[in-house]
Amino acid sequence: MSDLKPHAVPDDVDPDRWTLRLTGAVDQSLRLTAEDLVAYPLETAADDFACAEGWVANGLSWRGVRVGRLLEDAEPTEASEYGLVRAMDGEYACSFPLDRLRESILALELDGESLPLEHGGPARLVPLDTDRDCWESIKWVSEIRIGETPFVGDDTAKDLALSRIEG
Ligand SMILES: Nc1nc2c(c(=O)[nH]1)N[C@H]1C(S)=C(S)[C@@H](COP(=O)(O)O)O[C@H]1N2
Ligand SMILES: [Mo]
Repeated sequence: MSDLKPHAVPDDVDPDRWTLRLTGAVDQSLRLTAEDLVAYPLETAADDFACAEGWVANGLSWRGVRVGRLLEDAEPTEASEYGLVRAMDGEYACSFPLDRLRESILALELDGESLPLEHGGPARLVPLDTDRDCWESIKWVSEIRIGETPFVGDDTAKDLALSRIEG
């Protein structure tokens, strides 16, 4: 399997009640099941994943749906510029410029197998640009909320991730 670090799965992560919601400033709010997601065109992306704590997982292969493809169906409003990606582990969430989010992959598989729960299954956001940070690779994604203005107070991921390193 991969060199991703095995982290404990928080108690509030429950794959049995998992769905993905696309909400907020969209014309079509969506609630998708894992079955709905695999019906979308899937792409494979090679990746070396580096965490700010100092470890690297080389040679990963993610497979999933381009977020932009999901947004084609959700139809963000003309003025939308941001997306807040929320997860099943409580307040963990990260805000993205919408264009960056569109280019990210919502991974359903890792190295040819269903994405294991401990690495973020059923679905993990994988930004692929060179500026990404480890805390932006959101495990257990449960909601993508689109907004016309920045999600200031909700953008917790960086602080939560960095507090773990310092603490
Ligand atoms: N929902 C959620 N996603 C998350 C985190 C988290 O705590 N919650 N931690 C992030 C950080 S800092 C890292 S390095 C990776 C770790 O991925 P891994 O557990 O698969 O090694 O997940 C990222 N995604
Ligand atoms: Mo990290």
